[in-house]
Amino acid sequence: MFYSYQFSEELQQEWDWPERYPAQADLAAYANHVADRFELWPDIQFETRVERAIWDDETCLWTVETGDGATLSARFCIMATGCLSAVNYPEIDGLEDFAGETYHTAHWPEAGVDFVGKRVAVIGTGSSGVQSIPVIADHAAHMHVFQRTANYVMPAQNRPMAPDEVAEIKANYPALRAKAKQSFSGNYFPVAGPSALAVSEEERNREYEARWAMGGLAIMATYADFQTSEAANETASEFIRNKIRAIVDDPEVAELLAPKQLFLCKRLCVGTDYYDTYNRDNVTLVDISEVGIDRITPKGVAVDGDEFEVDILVLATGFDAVTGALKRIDIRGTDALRLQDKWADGPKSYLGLGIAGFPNLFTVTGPGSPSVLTNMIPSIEQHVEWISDCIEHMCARHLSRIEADADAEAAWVAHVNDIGDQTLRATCQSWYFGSNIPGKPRVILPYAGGFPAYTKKCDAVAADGYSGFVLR
Ligand code: NA7
Repeated sequence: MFYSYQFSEELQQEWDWPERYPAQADLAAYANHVADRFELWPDIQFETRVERAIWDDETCLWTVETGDGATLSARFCIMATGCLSAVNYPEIDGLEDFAGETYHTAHWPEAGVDFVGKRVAVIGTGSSGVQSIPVIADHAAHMHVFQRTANYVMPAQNRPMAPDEVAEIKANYPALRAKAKQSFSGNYFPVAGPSALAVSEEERNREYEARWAMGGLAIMATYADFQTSEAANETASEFIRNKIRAIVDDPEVAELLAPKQLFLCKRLCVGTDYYDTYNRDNVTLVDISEVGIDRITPKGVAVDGDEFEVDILVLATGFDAVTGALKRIDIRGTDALRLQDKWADGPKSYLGLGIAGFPNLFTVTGPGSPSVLTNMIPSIEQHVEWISDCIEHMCARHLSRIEADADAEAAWVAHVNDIGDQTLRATCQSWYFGSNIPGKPRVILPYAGGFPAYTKKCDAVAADGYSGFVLR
């Protein structure tokens, strides 16, 4: 009920979510309902890929070129291209030679995939792998899971929404939303205390047990020093590892599933029956952390001299996060500056909203904004509101051009990197730092200073007549 829009109180009140973690069809129904209710369909052009966006300094217009060769011009260009939308097809030799069926979790066929009686390989154990592995295992004859890095998986404890719980949330929606905005991740999770080390082991474990029973991401917020104290973090890391050891029957498999990196270094996953799945006779975990995958053969997956023959290959290999979708468009600003070139050593953006050299271009949840470290929907809404206000401000004053100032941008990028380097997220390889894409510079992509600090800064910039931007 909180990973949803809040811009319309009527919408919040009238919509009913069937489950705590609704399935794809329910999410699609909600998106369709929003488009119906706010009459958005006439403003949306589907099945259209933007190939190029070119700025003209004389006319102060963007020209946007689409895949069908059409062009259109616009005063403002708002890139709402998504943080996790540019699919990562892994660079594994032989992938195109595989004779069976290949699916990427992010490009799933609408009609579904029939796994009944099939031998299946899944590559990748992030959120997408974690959530699809137990479901596929229910149908497959046999499944091999190829794991490069083990992740922490909290139980979703998914269940139908109870009517009294729904009524209580709806009666207090605005107040609960306001509370969430004051919390670090934009989610309202109760914080148990400032430090995991300030309480006894018994008390700590009681808290962790309660959050395991609660399910989902609430454990993230238990103690405020999970990102700053390795010892504090390790208490939660070990709690989850012990849960894995208790659930998984084979101790060797349990050790392979127990993550080595700190909890919350990579993105915390939420799943249903994930660890139990490894107790099934038709599921085999293959550890590729040291050796990787040699190649994909026409028959299956080759690892360290062994060939695992399969009928279906599922790539749960994630995304070129945060910058990927933007870099896949040829965006050119003043003096024909290409965004790909400007960002060759890592993204440079002022507040994740505007980019020096790219006037009148806004990015929704761009790099250097809290985005993927927060509840995405409120973060998207905050950007949409900020950008709308900014455009209104410009129209009211007959201004035609706004551009992030290069010095303000450099200072913000330095601040984003400072904060990123201080968190324990910097201690492992993750897509937050671009490490999952070969050759991508290791730079923190989201702003790790929290939602309240960030929104305060954005509000101050706007109140100050858009300080750090040059308006003409
Ligand atoms: P993730 O979280 O990036 O997970 C991708 C997984 O695929 C991860 O386990 C990777 O291992 C693995 N991977 C990626 N490339 C390879 C290669 N070449 N060989 C072996 N294994 C590989 O993507 P998801 O789609 O699961 O989740 C993304 C977000 O979507 C998620 O956080 C939710 O917000 C929704 P690695 O960890 O890099 O060693």
